[in-house]
Amino acid sequence: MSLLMALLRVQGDWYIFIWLIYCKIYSVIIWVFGNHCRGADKARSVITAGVGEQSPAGLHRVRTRRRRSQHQHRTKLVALARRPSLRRIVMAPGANAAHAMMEDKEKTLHGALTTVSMRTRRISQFAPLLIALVGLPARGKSQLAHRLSRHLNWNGESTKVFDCSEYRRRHMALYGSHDIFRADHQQGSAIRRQSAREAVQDAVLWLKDGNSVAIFDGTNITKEQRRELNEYCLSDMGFRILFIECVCEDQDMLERNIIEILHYSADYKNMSEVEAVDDLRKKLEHYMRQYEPIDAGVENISFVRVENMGETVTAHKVAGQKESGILGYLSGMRALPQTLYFTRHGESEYNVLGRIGGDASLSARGQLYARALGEHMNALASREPMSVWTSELRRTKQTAADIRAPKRAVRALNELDAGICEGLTYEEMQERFPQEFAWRDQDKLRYRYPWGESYIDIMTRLRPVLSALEDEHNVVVVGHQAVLRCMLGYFLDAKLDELPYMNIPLHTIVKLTSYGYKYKVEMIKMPIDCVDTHRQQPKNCSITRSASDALVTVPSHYDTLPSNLWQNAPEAQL
Ligand SMILES: *[C@@H]1O[C@H](CO)[C@@H](O)[C@H](O)[C@H]1NC(C)=O
Ligand SMILES: *[C@@H]1O[C@H](CO)[C@@H](O)[C@H](O)[C@H]1NC(C)=O
Ligand SMILES: *[C@@H]1O[C@H](CO)[C@@H](O)[C@H](O)[C@H]1NC(C)=O
Ligand SMILES: CC(=O)N[C@H]1CO[C@H](CO)[C@@H](O)[C@@H]1O
Repeated sequence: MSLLMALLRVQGDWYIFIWLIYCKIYSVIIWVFGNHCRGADKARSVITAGVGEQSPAGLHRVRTRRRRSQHQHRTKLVALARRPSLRRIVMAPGANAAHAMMEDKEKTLHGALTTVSMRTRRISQFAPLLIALVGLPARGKSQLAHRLSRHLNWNGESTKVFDCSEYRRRHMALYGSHDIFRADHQQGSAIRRQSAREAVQDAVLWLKDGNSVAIFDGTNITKEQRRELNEYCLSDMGFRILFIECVCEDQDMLERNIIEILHYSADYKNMSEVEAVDDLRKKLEHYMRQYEPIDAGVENISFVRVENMGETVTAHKVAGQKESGILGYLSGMRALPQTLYFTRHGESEYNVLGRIGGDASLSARGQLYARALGEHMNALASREPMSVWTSELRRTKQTAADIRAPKRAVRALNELDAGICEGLTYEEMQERFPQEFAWRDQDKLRYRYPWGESYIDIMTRLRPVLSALEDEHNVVVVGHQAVLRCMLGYFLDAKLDELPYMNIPLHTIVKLTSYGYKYKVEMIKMPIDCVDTHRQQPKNCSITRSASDALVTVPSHYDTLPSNLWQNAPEAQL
């Protein structure tokens, strides 16, 4: 009593003491309820078994309240509360001590479960993922690996492909012949085993470095190899693992793949065509003798089987965010040779004036380009059906007007929104928003205009367009500078930081042709003059720089629209 009086006398801090008393009572209640709950319901402790050390006291509190709700619902809650972020919310103040106590109890309680299932169950949704490809040569494994890698990288999952055959080539300066792929070839199989091991080790290092996906591009054809790899990943490393088996029964597709291998594989660089074909055929035979397709009934692994490059996709025991995303991507995939055309709109009136953004019409020279583009494309379209994608802005629609093919205006192709700087010249930007201008030069990729967008924003909105475009053939994309930088960057595997400085001039058609898993670029320049809109990063990006330092790389432009633009009087240019 006297203690309480003493407390009350310290008037300023009385509420702190009441809070402390409240917390103590709270933790006692939780401790009691937690115990009661576990004793009462065995099924629940089974649910928590995998949670192990993560099971928070607050979780039990939630479950007690929901005791009479459906079992399914409860499982979902458990799964949710396992996430650390949620745990913090669910936990009551002062519950920490109770939590630690219960953790110890759970550990002893569930120690009886086998270690394997404990380990596998505990692997988090967010653990790194190893993807192992399975299948015979020429089934499109490498192509799938690299496309998937490009897709995942673009979606923010750092991904790398580890190609077994590259490791093998390092061990053998020269490719001798198919003999090394025989099962009974001692030296050959030793080398193959060694290179597979090295590739796996490098993939593991990559994942341990904090990257999120590694794609192991080997054949891994036997059950035993897969079981080993599965065990190693789950139990020893604590990674998630997904096998992707590539099957190809379509003879045309197979032939195309084989021709591509003969053309592009480093193994066959020096061989004559006849020799190479014969060698590859024998190599395939060796592999076929050893190949054991994945059998869902016998093998206990999660896998996706991709038949004929995405024609049929079956999944077995696939769970997790990354995995479902990959499954979605694979099931939408087509793998036909493709040609794509990209072009910026013709020179617009704003280009002439050096203004950014806006929705201006084409200049006179821009209209000439639209006509030239129409002629060029119509010649191609007469041979093969073609379609045209434009943005919703006037200048791309006008540019595409002369092409005789179905057209679609896609909002996601609209130019980067410059927010408060829409319609300004760089000079005006420097005058009105010198700080914004400098910040943009410091990190053009991530800089977002106030009320506008950044390159990263465009990359995000382009995702569905890019996925769609990967499955198209003979499409002309009439777009804008920033949008095309991102799109071409995607197909050409450009480094993200280089994207905003890629040079894509006006009045130029960029033709992409697929070969293997890469793309060949061709720039077709139309002989029609135009201004240059490419501004390089200036040396001085500090916010205290002078106006001349800021404007040193601004390309020249006109101050007013000249009336005789199509005559290209050079002296009119600044
Ligand atoms: C393959 O070509 C390289 C040069 O490109 C040459 O040095 C090498 O000897 C050739 N190998 C065979 C087996 O012809
Ligand atoms: C398959 O693996 C899971 C864990 O990944 C395990 O719980 C299950 O018992 C295994 N099944 C068989 C038939 O081995
Ligand atoms: C940029 O300009 C500012 C102000 O003129 C100057 O103090 C600074 O040293 C310059 N920085 C570089 C990297 O040239
Ligand atoms: C041919 C091949 O790539 N085999 C590998 C599959 O994975 C296992 C497990 O790591 C390797 O040991 C094999 O060499």
